[in-house]
Amino acid sequence: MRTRRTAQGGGGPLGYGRPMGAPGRRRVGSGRLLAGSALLVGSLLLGACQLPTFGAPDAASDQGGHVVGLWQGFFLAAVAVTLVVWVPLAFVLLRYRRRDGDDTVPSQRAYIIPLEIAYTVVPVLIVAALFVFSVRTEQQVTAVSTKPAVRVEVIGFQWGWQFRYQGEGFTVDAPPGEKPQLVLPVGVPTNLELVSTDVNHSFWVPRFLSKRDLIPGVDNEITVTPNEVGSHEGRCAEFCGLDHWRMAFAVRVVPLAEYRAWVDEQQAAGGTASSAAGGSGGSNEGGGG
Ligand SMILES: [Cu+2]
Repeated sequence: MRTRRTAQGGGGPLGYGRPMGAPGRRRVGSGRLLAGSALLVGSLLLGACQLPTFGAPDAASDQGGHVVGLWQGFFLAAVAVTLVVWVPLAFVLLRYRRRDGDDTVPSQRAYIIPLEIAYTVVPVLIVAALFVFSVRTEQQVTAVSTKPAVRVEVIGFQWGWQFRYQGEGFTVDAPPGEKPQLVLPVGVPTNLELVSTDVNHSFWVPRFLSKRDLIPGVDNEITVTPNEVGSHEGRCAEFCGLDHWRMAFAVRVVPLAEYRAWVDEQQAAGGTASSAAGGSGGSNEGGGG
């Protein structure tokens, strides 16, 4: 018959554990655990100069870069919280586990006020800090440039896209079934005015790491500053009807000089351009901006 005994002092900060004077070899295992954790945290900090994106796509715009930065911060905060919870937990589980022939009952102390306060206040502070970083990123991503280098009216309709280059006098679209191509200069801000002529759509370029709805009657506008030359896929991200899947487009980011040459080409073509990704299509209706 097992008898109930009180703890014989000793153990750890919470008063759990075996009586004092028990073999100390277990401490080596715990020490290794802590050292391993410190090593992990250290290598994470050392690697901070070239952080991985933790599953997020590489951002192809400045605004997307802010989103990735926030994601990395949240990810590392989650890793830190995990370590703070799991390392002491593992330590206690290993260091103070019940051993054969040891019927010691751990301390039955129910609470420690300073500890209770600490682990209430610290999470609140963490959430508050993450909230501040989120708001700051939101402001960076949603800020609309007052001096954009390019302004394009993006018109979404069932089921396609049209890009009207404001002040340039031409419109880009594509024949049904082909992707129209939005051409943007790299390194400078472009304002996109998002307009829907029928139902809700959503302008989404995954590599820009943001999307914004096109809502009839609502003037939505975003600024995008591409920072990588190349072609990116674009999609409608709002289910807008049976042929929603057809609402694909392409974004081609080019150096500024090449962009100017392209604009001249479009203007020389007579104010209307049909620019499908991967090649030009036939003629289309469409007016200048
Ligand atoms: Cu749509």
